[in-house]
Amino acid sequence: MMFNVRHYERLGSTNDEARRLAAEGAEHGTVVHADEQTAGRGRLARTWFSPAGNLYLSLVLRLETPPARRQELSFLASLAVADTVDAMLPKHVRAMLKWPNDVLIAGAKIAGILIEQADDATIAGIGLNILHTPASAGYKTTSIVASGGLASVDGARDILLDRFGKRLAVWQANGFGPVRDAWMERAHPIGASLRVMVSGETVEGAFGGLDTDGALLLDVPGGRQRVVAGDVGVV
Ligand code: BT5
Repeated sequence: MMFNVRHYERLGSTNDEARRLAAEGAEHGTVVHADEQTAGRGRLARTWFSPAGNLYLSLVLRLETPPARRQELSFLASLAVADTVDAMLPKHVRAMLKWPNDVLIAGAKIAGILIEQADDATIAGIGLNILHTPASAGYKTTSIVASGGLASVDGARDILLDRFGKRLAVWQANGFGPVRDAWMERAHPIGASLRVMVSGETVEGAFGGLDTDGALLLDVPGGRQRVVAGDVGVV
């Protein structure tokens, strides 16, 4: 897949600039890359710590799949980020995935993914900590350098785009099945205990796998619950 990278020194949010470009007709594969963000966003209006020295980019994707399947992209993006992290870190370190879109190194969050729909385009925003981590995020965070890798933002970008393109091609050709299998292979094992926020309430249960659409299957005392990605957080 061909990427057309547009580089900026500073933006509010790369997702917002990607939306703006998409509205102007930017083509599939347009990439917005900023050295730093002044208003980086997480999910649910949370802030993404975005000083210069980390990777911040957003891809404009024009896909034929129905909007209902777009959340599958957050699993695909998580995998591409995990591939990138593995390529940049010593061999014995391996990124682990946690539902719905966390990429962890030894339990610490190293990246964030924000998939948004902008009319007929999908925006895939990815932040990957290379040099810096926030002082306090409420949980452990890490970076490539803190995990024993070399500081190279452009190197990380090139690897990430390559891996994203490859994972996207598999998804387009074969659907969510192979993405789901690859995600499960890197995630918490079946039966792992998870705490998930559903509509403001914390639900505890055992990981029962990913449903065919990416929903979390959570085994709770009353039976099996389906938790849909997007509007919940893992505590
Ligand atoms: C995410 O949200 O993890 C999605 C973050 C997406 C950021 C990218 S950067 C490029 C593109 N442009 C944007 O404006 N956004 C995207 P969420 O799961 O809601 O996690 C947000 C929480 O992570 C915050 O509330 C903090 O606790 C923590 N956090 C903030 N900055 C962080 C960082 N740099 N590294 C690790 N954790 C961070």
